[in-house]
Amino acid sequence: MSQCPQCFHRLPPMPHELVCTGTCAPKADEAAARVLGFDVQVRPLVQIAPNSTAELPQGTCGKCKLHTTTEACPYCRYEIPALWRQSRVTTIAMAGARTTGKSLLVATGVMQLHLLAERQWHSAVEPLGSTAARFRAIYEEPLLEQRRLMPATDGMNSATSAGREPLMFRMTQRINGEVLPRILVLKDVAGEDLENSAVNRQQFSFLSRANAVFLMVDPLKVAEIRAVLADAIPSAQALGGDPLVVLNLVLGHMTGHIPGAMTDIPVALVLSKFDVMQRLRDVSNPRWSGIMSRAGSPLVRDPGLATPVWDAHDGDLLHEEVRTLLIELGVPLIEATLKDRTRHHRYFAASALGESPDDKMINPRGIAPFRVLDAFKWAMSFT
Ligand SMILES: Nc1nc2c(ncn2[C@@H]2O[C@H](COP(=O)(O)OP(=O)(O)OP(=O)(O)O)[C@@H](O)[C@H]2O)c(=O)[nH]1
Ligand SMILES: [Mg+2]
Ligand SMILES: [Zn+2]
Ligand SMILES: [Zn+2]
Repeated sequence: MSQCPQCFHRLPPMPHELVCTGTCAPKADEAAARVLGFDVQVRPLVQIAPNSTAELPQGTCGKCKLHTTTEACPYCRYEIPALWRQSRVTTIAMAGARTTGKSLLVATGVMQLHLLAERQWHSAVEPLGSTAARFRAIYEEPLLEQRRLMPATDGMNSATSAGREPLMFRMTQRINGEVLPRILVLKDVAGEDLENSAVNRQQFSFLSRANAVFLMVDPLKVAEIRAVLADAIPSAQALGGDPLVVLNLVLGHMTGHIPGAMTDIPVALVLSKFDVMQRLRDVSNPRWSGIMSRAGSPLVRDPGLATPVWDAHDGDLLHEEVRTLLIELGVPLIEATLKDRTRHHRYFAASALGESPDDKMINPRGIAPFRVLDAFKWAMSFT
């Protein structure tokens, strides 16, 4: 059953209402604002003609008299893109403290998804609605044209926050003659909001309805790693809040803030900026250089573009390596908390950039993503 890309509520079996896509101006909608926790503008709702089907509902706007086939979400009134109900929809929410690399994982994950679809599925990835324009302006232009890092994502209280609207991508997965239309929905969230226990909880209630939540952890938060690598990586990198505090706040949003409640939503815990960890190979400290030097380790290869779907065997090896690494890094409470509060979690490692950036500019050798597709392929494997 498909979910709304905006509030992540499940859509009813039949569309309830349509929305005008003609000349009527949008107006503030209080019911939708209550669901989303921020002001929303909606065009007039349109009744469904009796001869409509779930696949092709039709109606005529009472005001501008123009025909529409666009379904409105019954909860938040978001305009559901065409062919939504015929596709397998996967909704993913990004989470993690400030500067853990969420937005860069979104940016490079989507770029790699284009390559995966082309090489493995013989398909193109099509951004839906206003996604193309927003993805270009927020992610692609800074990274690819200006070759600089993007600014911190604005909190949900800002009307221009990237978290207020989903990124939606349509593609066709073709494997061994089986054809599966898919849509991937991503919500990038500001770490600022996830470090703050006093946020408007309604704005983050979608986290309790996502198909998967990606929780990013920054290895640079570990003081010992920063100390060992002091000469190898640019200093003065900004650091976000405590990963365990953020994990607990995110689990709160995922479970309706019921103390200690467990969630069925799969959580991908992603150790980000993995290029930083890979630099440990070169340090003279045997404790740290040993961890990263094992030949054949899943921590030194990336099969992301070589396999059409998530590879459980490779995923298991990676899970164990990253689990051990997190314990070595002195963050074992993350494991305990995930065990207590989630039924389904898995560890990943990823580097969006492949190399440390210099000040605010991308390394002149360019972007070389490492294992950024894994968590996306995993999330799509159970929808
Ligand atoms: N070395 C390295 N640094 C990275 C990588 N990804 C992110 N960074 C650094 O982390 C900074 C923040 O990355 P973002 O993706 O903007 O972080 P975010 O989690 O979206 O942050 P907020 O929007 O504030 O929540 C970047 O400007 C880089 O300096 C990576 O793969 N490798
Ligand atoms: Mg961001
Ligand atoms: Zn909705
Ligand atoms: Zn109208």
